[in-house]
Amino acid sequence: MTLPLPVETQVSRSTPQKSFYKGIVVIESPTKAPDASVGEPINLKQNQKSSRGWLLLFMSLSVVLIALTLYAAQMYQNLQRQIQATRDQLQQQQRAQQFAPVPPREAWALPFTPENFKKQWWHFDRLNCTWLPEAVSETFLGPHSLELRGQIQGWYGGGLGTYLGMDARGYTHLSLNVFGYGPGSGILKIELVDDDNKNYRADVNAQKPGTGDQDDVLTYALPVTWQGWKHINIPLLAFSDANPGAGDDLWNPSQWLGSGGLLQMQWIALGSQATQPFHMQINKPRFIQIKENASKK
Ligand SMILES: [Ca+2]
Ligand SMILES: [Ca+2]
Ligand SMILES: [Ca+2]
Repeated sequence: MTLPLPVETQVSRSTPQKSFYKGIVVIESPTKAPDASVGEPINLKQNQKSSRGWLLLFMSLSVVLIALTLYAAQMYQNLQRQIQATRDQLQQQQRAQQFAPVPPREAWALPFTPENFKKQWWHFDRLNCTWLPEAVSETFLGPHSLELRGQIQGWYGGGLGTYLGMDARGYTHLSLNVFGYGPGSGILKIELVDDDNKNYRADVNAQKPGTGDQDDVLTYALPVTWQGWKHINIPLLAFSDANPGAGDDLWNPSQWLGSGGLLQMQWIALGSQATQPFHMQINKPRFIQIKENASKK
């Protein structure tokens, strides 16, 4: 038979117990700390929730920070691209202004008669220049033909040239008629000098090409292998810079910004063999403009 517990022992554990010893009231603490035993798991959960909250906040802030960093980097790259694009556009505009064609252009004929040849042209080394009697057999021929004849030795025979001093903007081609004497007539090397240091003088070293030059030398080699007359249009853009690093390495024969423009032209006799005769005729050399639309038709 189970005896009922004393009333005193039925007090909730969470309630402090009172004992009476010799008139002294003693308040006993519960055998177990009810708040601690019951509240501890609750506090842990709260702490865990709090920690998770801080972790989530930290992670969120980190994600936001990373996103902002990536966005800033992207913006910086876009800004750099825009700056570079603006620079490129400005350079293109400057170059377009500098090299803008000047349409329309009438053909510009070189001084090419026996009379002005004596005054305005020079020739050198083993090249004989002879004006031939007029023999206009083709409609495209001009009235004067100059025969170039010489001996190639060591791939070279001599040359001739004239001062031009012209603004060649707008001209697209060098046009000339060439009479060949079959294969082995020789190679006509055409040299153009444009004034890059703006002194109206051809500052090129003929003895040592490319050394100490201040102006561009642009060249085109025309091998003459045919028999009879041939009309030729050489694109000026087909000329290549023969002295890289000297001048500005650009075909800019303009007098617009103080330059002397296209200063001079030389024709140099070369051989396809080290030793051979050189023989051809030149007729009606001139600069012309061929419009792009016209050349496509
Ligand atoms: Ca010069
Ligand atoms: Ca050059
Ligand atoms: Ca140049």
